[in-house]
Amino acid sequence: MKKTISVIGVPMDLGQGRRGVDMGPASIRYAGLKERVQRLGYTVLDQGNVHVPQAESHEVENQKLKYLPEVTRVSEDLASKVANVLEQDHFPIILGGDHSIAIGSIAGITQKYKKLGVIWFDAHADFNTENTTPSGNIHGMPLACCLGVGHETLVNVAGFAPKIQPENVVIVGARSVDPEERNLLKKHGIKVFDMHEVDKLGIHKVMEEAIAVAGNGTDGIHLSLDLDSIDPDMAPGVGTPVLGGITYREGHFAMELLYQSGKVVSCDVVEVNPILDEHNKTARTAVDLVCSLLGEAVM
Ligand code: NNH
Ligand code: MN
Ligand code: MN
Ligand code: MN
Repeated sequence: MKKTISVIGVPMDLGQGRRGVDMGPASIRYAGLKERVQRLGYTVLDQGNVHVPQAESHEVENQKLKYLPEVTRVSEDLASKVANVLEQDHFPIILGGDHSIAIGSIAGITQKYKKLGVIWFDAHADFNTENTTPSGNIHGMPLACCLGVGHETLVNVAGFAPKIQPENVVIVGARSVDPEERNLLKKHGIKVFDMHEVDKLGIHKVMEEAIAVAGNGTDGIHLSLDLDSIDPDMAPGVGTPVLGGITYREGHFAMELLYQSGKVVSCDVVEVNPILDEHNKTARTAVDLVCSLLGEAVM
């Protein structure tokens, strides 16, 4: 029996500065996520969206941690929803929204998978804190938060910290890392396969090593898939596109290897912004990648 998949939408746009990423869950659903995944033989339950407050109804209180109280509340809510579907032994697919939602998703997942490996697919490292952020945007901070690095309310979502250990975390696809963020990554010993590494080693070797790191002694791997990891030609609809990304085939091959590892227990699909997109191309790329992650292309 294939696992039941639970889809949870998080129309979050408070973690970054561009409007429209709150329509990410709708655009990914519109691209046919449920139908496509059902065709692979899974049962798919759409759990609807977590409530996210409207940006215009709230003031930014802290320029270094924009919308901190609102992002914290959504994270707490998402963490309990994710923990709940995992209790029913479902595979959660969490649809962003901006990448700040990973604070809540990983807080939920680690209530079941106490020793979780994380593969962070991203053009960025998302390892800033309020002391290093160039933008004050919380979507640049979630990976650090999960490791217990950052503002205490974000770090302690769901009442415990840290959620994950640096030796089981790996970033793939990075090509835009802030100077002080780079120092923090080094300090915490995070393995980063940047695009230079992907070019040099090839995506096959990179993924083998990534799976080895995230899978070493853990009871599951979480994939946090930021669509800006993919080259803007296949994923133009993101708030911070960066040239020179993962190609369509590299992305799919990576997902296929993750499927074959049999270790992936959950995933986030984030930063899809249909306002910035070309005819929903980025959401369609996202659905294609999720289908590869779930075994579509492997015989
Ligand atoms: N590093 C920048 C910041 O912290 C940009 C982060 N943008 C992202 N992250 N899209 O994935 O503001
Ligand atoms: Mn909104
Ligand atoms: Mn990100
Ligand atoms: Mn990114």
